Amino acid sequence: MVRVLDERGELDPASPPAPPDSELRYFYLWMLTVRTIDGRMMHLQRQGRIAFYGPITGQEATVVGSVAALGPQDWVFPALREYPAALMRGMPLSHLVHQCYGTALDVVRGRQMPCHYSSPAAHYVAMSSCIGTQVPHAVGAAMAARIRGEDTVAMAYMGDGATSEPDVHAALNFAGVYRAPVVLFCQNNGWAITVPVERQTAASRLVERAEAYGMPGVRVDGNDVLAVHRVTLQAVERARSGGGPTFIEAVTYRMLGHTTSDDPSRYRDPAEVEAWRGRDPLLRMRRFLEARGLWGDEEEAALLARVQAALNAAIEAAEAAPRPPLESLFDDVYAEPTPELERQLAEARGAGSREGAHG
Ligand SMILES: Cc1ncc(C[n+]2csc(CCOP(=O)(O)OP(=O)(O)O)c2C)c(N)n1
Ligand SMILES: [Mg+2]
Repeated sequence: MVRVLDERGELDPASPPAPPDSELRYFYLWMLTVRTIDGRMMHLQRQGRIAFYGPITGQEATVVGSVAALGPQDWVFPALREYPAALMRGMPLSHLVHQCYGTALDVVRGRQMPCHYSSPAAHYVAMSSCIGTQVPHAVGAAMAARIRGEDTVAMAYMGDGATSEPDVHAALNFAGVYRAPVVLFCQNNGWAITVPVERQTAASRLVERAEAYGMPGVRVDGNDVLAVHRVTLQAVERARSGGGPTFIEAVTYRMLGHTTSDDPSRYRDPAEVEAWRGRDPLLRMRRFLEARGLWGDEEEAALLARVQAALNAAIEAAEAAPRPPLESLFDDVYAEPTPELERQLAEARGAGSREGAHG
């Protein structure tokens, strides 16, 4: 398993030099930002202000390190736990909050469950709730880029559970045969809701599948942002230069429930969670930065205050924003509404006004 920083935050003496200081701070800044957003969104859900939330707490290094390896022209095909990609690539925080509230200002007009963010400007495709479907989409996008002569790389994220899906098999096989410019990035967080990774496959490691698909595979410590960044950079460069796909297995841990609809204490051993708490990716990076004089309590407090203030403003705006109009439910399906849709619209208007009359 590739590792650069150990759990005490010390650099492996055998590893190549660390990235420049500005990049090191950038990684930590994003990891802390994401942890703060997650905490706040979980509270909003518990207070009944948003309907649902899927946290990524514990997996910050995996996402931040890998996203930072992409260029602006590349495309991200996420699963549930990669929203930092959208933010790091320019999606405003307010979009994230409007999406979770499903307001009229949400770019997907309140039609998706919370956490299904979408940002064309950030080249971030909305996740699909159907596990694994984004992987063939990413491979297809990568093939399209190659046919057009572009140097775009597609990044497909998937969980450990997704690797058991037929769609993922088809995508990996196709990518291997056609040497698609894609990075196949698996966040092995140990669990697929209630199913531990040991029951997901009889293979000892997910990365072993890479060989069967005829592509290089790398297993990396997913809680080590420097190692994740390094291996992903190599995979992106390989894809961009015509070397074909790479499968990356990043070993990390889902510290919280699958989503706010889940109670992991019913099926997980608390000792396992505690052991992973000691491998916290933020703690490791913070120790490393502190030892180099690049971060301290003052910077930490200033960043937390900034992120909370941005969250306050975004939440206030989302709570004051109107809901999408009822009619918008019928838009964007056909250029001209069909008689059946017209009938449904009239019926919905009637139901809407009855609801209004009775509160
Ligand atoms: C095709 C399909 N089957 C089952 C589900 C229900 N489901 C939602 S998330 C999930 C587990 C996903 O686990 P993993 O791929 O490891 O991702 P993680 O949630 O751990 O990030 C399942 C089974 C689904 N959404 N789609
Ligand atoms: Mg998983």
